[in-house]
Amino acid sequence: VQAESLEDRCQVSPYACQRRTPLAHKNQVLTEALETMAEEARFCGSEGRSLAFSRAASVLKSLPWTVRGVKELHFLPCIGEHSRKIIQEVLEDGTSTEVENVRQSERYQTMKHFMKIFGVGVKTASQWYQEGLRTINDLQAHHAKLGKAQQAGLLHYRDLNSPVKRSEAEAIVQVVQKAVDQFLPGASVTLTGGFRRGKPSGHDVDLLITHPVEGQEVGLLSKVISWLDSQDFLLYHSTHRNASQALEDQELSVSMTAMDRLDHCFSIFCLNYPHGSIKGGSRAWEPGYELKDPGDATLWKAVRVDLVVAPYSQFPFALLGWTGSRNFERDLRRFSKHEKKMVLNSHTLYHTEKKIFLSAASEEEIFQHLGLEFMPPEERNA
Ligand code: TTP
Ligand code: MN
Ligand code: MN
Ligand code: MN
Repeated sequence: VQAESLEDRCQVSPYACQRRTPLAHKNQVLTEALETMAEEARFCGSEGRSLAFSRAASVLKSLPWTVRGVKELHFLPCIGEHSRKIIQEVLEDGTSTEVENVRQSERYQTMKHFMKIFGVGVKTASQWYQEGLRTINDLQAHHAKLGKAQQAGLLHYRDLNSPVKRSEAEAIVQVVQKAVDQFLPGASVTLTGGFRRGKPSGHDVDLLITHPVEGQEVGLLSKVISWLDSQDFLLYHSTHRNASQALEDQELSVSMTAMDRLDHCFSIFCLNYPHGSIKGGSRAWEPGYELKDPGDATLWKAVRVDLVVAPYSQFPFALLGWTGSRNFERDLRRFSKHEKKMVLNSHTLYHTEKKIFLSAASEEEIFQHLGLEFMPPEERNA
C-alpha cells in the first residue's frame, strides 16, 4: 500500500506545462544545489547538461512534499544519473562536495560576477576569464573592449543587481502608460514576466503593450522610446524587430520560427524617487514620482525594462510567451511540438499537419487548443 501511494503521488509529468509550480516550494536546498550545477554547466558551454540539471530542479519545485530519500526519485521524470547523485549527497550529508567545489571555484565565481553585468553573456565572460581578468577593476584597467550595452551595464552595475521591487515595477508601468497614452489612447500596458507570476521582486520589468484595434500599434514603440528618451527616462535602449535574437537560451530560440517577431526594446530606465525618499533608505517607493534630471544618484535608481509591442490578435500568445518562467515556456513549446504536432511561439500557434494557424482571444484558449489544463501565472514558476 505504501509503495502504491508513493507511486500514486509521483504521477509527475515530464513537461513543466503540465505541472503546477508555485513560487514557494518544499525542496529549496535540493533545487539550489541542482541550479548551481546547471549554471556551472552553462558557464562551460554545455547547454545539454545545463538543461538536464535545470529540468531536474524544476521537477522538484513542483512536488507538494519534501524529498527525504532517493527511493522517492525513481518515480520522478527528468532526474538523471548525475542529478540523482547530487540529490543523494545533499540528503545524506546536508551538502554536496561537488556543488561546494563549484561554488568555491575561481572560475565559477568570476563567471557569475561578470555575467551580472548587463550585456555580458557566457561567451564574453569566459573570454575575459581566459584572458586572466577577474574583477570589474581588471576590466577597466585592461581596457577590455566593451559594447554599448556592457558600458551601461558596468556604469549601473550596483543598481541593476539590486532587486526591482513590485512598487518600482508599478511605477514604471505608470510612466510607460503615460508615454503610450500620448501617442495612442486606448493602448494598454501589461506587467508580464516574473511579477505576473507573483514574484515580489525581479531582475527587470517586462511590459507588454497592445491596442484593441489591430494595426494601430504599428510604429508605437519608436515613438514611446523617443518620448521617454527626451524626458531623460532612459539611460540605455536598444530596439529590435526580431524577438528570437534576444534569447541566449538555445532551446527557446531554436523552437522559434522566422515568424517569431515582435517589436521589443531592451532598456535601462532612470526611476526617480518621490520627493523626500532616498534610494536604499527605509521608505519604499510610493506613487508621486517626478520627471527629473538624473543628477543626484541617491534620488534615482537604474532599472532594467523590457518593452514589447504586440498586435491585438497576437496578444494572448505574447502574454503567454513573456510571462515565463523560461522552464515553463521551453516545455510548453516542447509539448506542443512533440505531443501535438503544433508550433507555438510568442505570436501564433500553428498546426503542422492541418497546416492552419489556431487563433486565440485569451491564454485560456491557447491552453485549450493544446489540450492542456489552464495554468494560472502563479503556478508557472517552473
Ligand atoms: P526574464 O525577464 O528574463 O525573466 P523573469 O521575468 O521570469 O524573471 P526576473 O524576475 O528575473 O526578471 O524573462 C521573462 C520572459 O520573457 C521569459 O519567459 C522569456 C521571455 N522572453 C525573453 O526574455 N526574450 C524574448 O525575446 C522572448 C520572445 C521572450
Ligand atoms: Mn523579468
Ligand atoms: Mn525580461
Ligand atoms: Mn532582438
